[in-house]
Amino acid sequence: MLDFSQSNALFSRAQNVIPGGVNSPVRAFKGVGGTPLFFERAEGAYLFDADGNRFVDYVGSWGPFILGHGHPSVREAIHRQTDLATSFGAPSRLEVELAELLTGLIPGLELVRLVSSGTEATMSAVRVARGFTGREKFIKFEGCYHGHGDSFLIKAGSGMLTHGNPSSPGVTSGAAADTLVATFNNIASVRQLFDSNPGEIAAVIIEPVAGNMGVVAATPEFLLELRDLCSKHGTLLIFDEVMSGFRVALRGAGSIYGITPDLYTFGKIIGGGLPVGAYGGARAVLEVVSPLGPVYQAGTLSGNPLAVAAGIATLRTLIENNPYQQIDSAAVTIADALRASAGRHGIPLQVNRVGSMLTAFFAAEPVGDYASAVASSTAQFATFFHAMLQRGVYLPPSQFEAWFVSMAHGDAEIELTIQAAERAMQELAG
Ligand code: KE4
Repeated sequence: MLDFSQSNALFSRAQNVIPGGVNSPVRAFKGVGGTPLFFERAEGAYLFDADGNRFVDYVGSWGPFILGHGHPSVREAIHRQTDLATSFGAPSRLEVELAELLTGLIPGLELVRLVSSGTEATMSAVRVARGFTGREKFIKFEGCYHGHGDSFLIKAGSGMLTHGNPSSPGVTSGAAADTLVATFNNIASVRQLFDSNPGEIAAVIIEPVAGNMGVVAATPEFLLELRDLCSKHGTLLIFDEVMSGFRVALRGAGSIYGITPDLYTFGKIIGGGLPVGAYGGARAVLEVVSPLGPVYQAGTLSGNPLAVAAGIATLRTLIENNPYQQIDSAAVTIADALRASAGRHGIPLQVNRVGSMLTAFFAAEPVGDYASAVASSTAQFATFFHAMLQRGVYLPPSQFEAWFVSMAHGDAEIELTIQAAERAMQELAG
């Protein structure tokens, strides 16, 4: 067994001063049991914990590190900018460059506002939709997670699912009343909400490739019908691409489906591991945003040059290297190996993959929505998680999260993962 004594000691200290000992709930290992690891260093595809153990990392800080940890272009950009300035609280050249990169890559993104997290981006996007339409209600989907803004914490995914409380106390009935919840990949459930709230729905927000109930892709037919329904009802369609943006394709999930939303939200990869979020879309819609229009949104560190420099370096490296075929095929290799191992050992397993994000659901039936996702065996996942951890592979500590493959996951890392999975499945089979 690996030695985790330093992590255990740090976790005891952390619990004295931080709620649950963590700064974000999903890190607490509640979904898999045991004590969270405390990490000290990262390089490429690897994490190194406080006890000096090395792990192939499939969390990638929940998505930002598509290039792997410490990519030279990003590290150099951060070092250079640190010596100049980290923040002005005033405009800088770099935020114009990042905005130009984003609007140049993403279909229909004409104006974009930088913020400091995905949560800020999604909160702001819904506020803009409400300000633009003059309507108050919006539709989200069961199992999708859009950050911890009050109105999203209803039947949400990610850590909410992991902890078995998909709706959070502290969200007022007023906030909840304006949040309508539909079923992912079920257009009838959306149509029903439009019919029962005529002329009242400002927006529909969706993860076109959901990652927060585990990876579940919207079907093309469903997204197309969703686009049509929104257009028909004068409702703004918001693609929350905080996770899928620049992950499943350079131009985002929308480009794979050939569907352009009215608004986008981004995060994770566009900060290259530092805090950056963004929201934007059609010029006419974004012109309601202050100081152009009356819809207010602000942020002390929005567009700060240090985080933006990391984001620009990440996007430029993605554009220059175009690693998508490489990382997607690495993810295919892993997915195929997981299915083969599970098959050999009689373990019910569904592996959903889009691009280089994937989830292994310990489920007998295909997973296409929230209900089928939560039918998975979290107990089997927990056993698998620890069996992989002991063999040097760090997976997201929850059945309801995405695994991320990076440009730094080479043949050695893939082979180590496949061997570990074979032995973990053997262990599961008993
Ligand atoms: P942040 O506020 O965490 O930067 O972004 C919120 C968010 C918005 N939209 C989507 C689609 C997201 O996936 C997220 C955040 N994702 C989770 C991982 N499932 C962040 C990890 C965490 O909460 O600790």
